[in-house]
Amino acid sequence: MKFVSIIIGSKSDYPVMEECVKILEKFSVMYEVIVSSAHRSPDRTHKYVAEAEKKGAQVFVAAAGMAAHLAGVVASLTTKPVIGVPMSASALNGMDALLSTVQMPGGMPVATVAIGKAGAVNSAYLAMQILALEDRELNVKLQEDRVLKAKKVETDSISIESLI
Ligand code: RP5
Repeated sequence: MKFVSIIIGSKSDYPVMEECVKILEKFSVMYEVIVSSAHRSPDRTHKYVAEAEKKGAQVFVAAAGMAAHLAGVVASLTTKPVIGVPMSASALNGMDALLSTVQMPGGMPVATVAIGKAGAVNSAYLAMQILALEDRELNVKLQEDRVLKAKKVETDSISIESLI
């Protein structure tokens, strides 16, 4: 079973990461979500990544805030693609998590997306684009989605233009 594995550093990250889940569900992509922390539960994180890979995880999404090492730790445990989502969880508004997630040393990539909701949404799209490399049906759905997005820009423009 091929699926997207979503690991969140804390239950408090879920309201934002639910945006990722909603999109995967909309496209009928299999996923699982667990809470596991690089700092608070390192053993659980290590065990889970190994098990998830055996079960068929094709891509990992790791979301964490503050000194966010989760995505980097996951990247150290697998050669599957890892997408890091920096959470805004402190007085630094996610800049701490962004830098912690994006600044990986050479040879250990984490594909880091935007802080917060846009990042959660893009983590789902990027995960699906990776799966779509070997899934023609999903690729077609992603292309159709782009067409709808472009059409929405046009209809939004018409509605604004009509106000002026
Ligand atoms: C990180 O610390 C989590 O990913 C979360 O974004 C942040 C705060 O966690 P809680 O104190 O809310 O559990 O590890």
